[in-house]
Amino acid sequence: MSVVAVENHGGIAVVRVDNPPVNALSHALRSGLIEAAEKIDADDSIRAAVLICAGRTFIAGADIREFNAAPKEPHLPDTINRIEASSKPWVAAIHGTALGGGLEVALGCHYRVAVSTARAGLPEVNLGLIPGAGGTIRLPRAANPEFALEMITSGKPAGAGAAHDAGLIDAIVPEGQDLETFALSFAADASAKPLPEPLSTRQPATAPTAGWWEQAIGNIEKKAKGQLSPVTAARIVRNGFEKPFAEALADERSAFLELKDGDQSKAMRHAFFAEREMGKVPFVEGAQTRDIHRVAVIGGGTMGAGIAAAALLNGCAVDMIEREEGPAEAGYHRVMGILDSSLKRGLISADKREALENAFTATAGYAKTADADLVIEAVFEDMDVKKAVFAKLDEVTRPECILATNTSYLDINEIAKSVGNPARVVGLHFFSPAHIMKLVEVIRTGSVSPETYGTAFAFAKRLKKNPVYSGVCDGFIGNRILYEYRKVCDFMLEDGCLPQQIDASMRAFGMAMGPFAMGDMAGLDIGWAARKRRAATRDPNERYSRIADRICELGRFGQKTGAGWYDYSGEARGGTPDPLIEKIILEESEKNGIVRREFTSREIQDTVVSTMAAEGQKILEEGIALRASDIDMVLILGYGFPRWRGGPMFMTSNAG
Ligand code: T1G
Repeated sequence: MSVVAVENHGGIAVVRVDNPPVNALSHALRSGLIEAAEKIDADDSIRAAVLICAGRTFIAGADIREFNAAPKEPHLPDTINRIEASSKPWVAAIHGTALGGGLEVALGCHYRVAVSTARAGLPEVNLGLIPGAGGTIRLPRAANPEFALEMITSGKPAGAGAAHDAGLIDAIVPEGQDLETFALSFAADASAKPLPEPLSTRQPATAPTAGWWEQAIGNIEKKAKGQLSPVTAARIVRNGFEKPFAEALADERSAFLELKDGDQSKAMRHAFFAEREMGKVPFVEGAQTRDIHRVAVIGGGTMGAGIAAAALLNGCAVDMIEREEGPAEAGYHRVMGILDSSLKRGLISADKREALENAFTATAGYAKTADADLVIEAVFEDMDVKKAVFAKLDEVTRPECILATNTSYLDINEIAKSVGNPARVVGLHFFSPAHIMKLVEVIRTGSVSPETYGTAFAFAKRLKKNPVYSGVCDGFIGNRILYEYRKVCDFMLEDGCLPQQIDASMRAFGMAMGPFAMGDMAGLDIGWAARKRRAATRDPNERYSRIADRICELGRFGQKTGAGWYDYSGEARGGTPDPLIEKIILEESEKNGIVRREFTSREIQDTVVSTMAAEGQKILEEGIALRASDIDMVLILGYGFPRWRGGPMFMTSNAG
């Protein structure tokens, strides 16, 4: 089946692309477009051409699956240059998302029209790449340099309206009009005019001053935190201003190919497909999922409020439940605070905020759970408290209502024993702040039904989260690996490191924060409780570091107590190293007869990654996680592991 067809509509050619699912620029599509251009130029009855796509979207980019193989001719720049060299005007008719190579093809056309809901972007940096088919040169000649540089180096697409205002889109299809009909009419008008000068030969409207580039590239380098592609993209965009098109195109292509074959892009392409794989759960295939209209959230604390806000912002009615009026009111204000900040940031309108407030209640007592389709419990992390809540829910909710717990480590099989029908109990482990963090671990108990599990999983997707399958164990996937990560770092303290050295090393690795600074921010009492919980079953022969316990025994729980691993009494936001901590560390090393030694930053990083991967391997072998790539995505989405490294399982399986 040809992926490109050319039809003649009264002298205007319609070049129709049909390459599901997203019209990616496969080898067949690149060749087909060149053949179409040849055919149109050779046919005197054709005055202009419309390039349009079947299915959900305009061309969404190069076919990422082809990147691991050697590129095959015709290469995309050749296809685009051939369209641009056409003797008749081509009009790109855009719906869905014109992304990457798709937008580059549209830039090779003489005009671009789009429906108002379309988006356009060059997201290559999110794959560790840069646009590799003229996008870094043509875009700044269609739109202004600031808009072009931001689009290319951030990878963020723009809506059709913003793209039109920036000069990237020539016309927006009026509401109610058909894209193809509008594009045919636009092309007919264009055919009566002289061909516009191709973007590749135009000079940019405004060439920024040298100082502008230095500042812009400097800002991008700071934000990139070790990722190469945004910085390379910025340099190549600048290069496109200073060199003739052919030379600039060659430079762009060689920079693209170098990145494509580099470790960072391989890691980010792994993450791209891993992120899509994690949403597939064989356990629920074929299960009948139910719609969730009304959600009850038990607990109005930070987590409960974040979960309630996320559900409200995604179309659910929400009833927050607390034990008494005071905490209920506090929870209500927490949720309204989140909605107010969404309003302030322009994410919702004032009318929307009002509608959400009308869909939200916060009360004392369980009465409001009687109408819930789903209840999410987010109360204190104590088994007895949770079992009492679920016993009550079992009494007052409808039999078909799903009962979910947000526990971050407790045994949900144990919680489910409080409910007559445990098939309706599932885990929905959100990450704080729950209305922002994308990751949700959806925990499968031994008794949950596929319908319950599938409905909970689909609900998380509806909240625009990245749900991941996990079985029941202490800490599920993320916190279990985090526990081992923290433990091995404590051992490195005893063996010769200091907290600030390990934190600096893991920041240099690309983590958002080092483990000790992160512990001080989250609260050291959480880890302390986890160690005490595991004490009864800990192997007495297993190495154990007393450093963290000694710090907690001093009442130092981190930022919230003014001191933890670091001292927060001074001005420094991140705290300052505390000689008392070094003293405790040296005492523990001595007590354990350890001769302290030097560690390189690389050794610290390798130790952390191999520890994470080893625990991940156990999690995989125990069937807690479905895939190694799911484990990578948990760490990337939930714990700040740098996406451009691909995750500990990817790094270990690809270690040279
Ligand atoms: N190549 C191959 N497969 C792709 C693909 C692509 N570019 N985009 C999506 N898929 C698959 C995806 O794996 C999934 O497969 C299915 O399509 C639906 O995707 C030369 C070098 C377009 C916004 O980065 O952002 O052009 O799981 O679940 O939520 O300069 O897909 O069903 O088997 O994401 O509706 C640049 C990447 C490439 C766009 C649609 N383009 N794609 O989202 O569906 S590099 C991109 C997306 C490039 C040039 C450079 C999204 C989407 P399966 P989906 P969606």
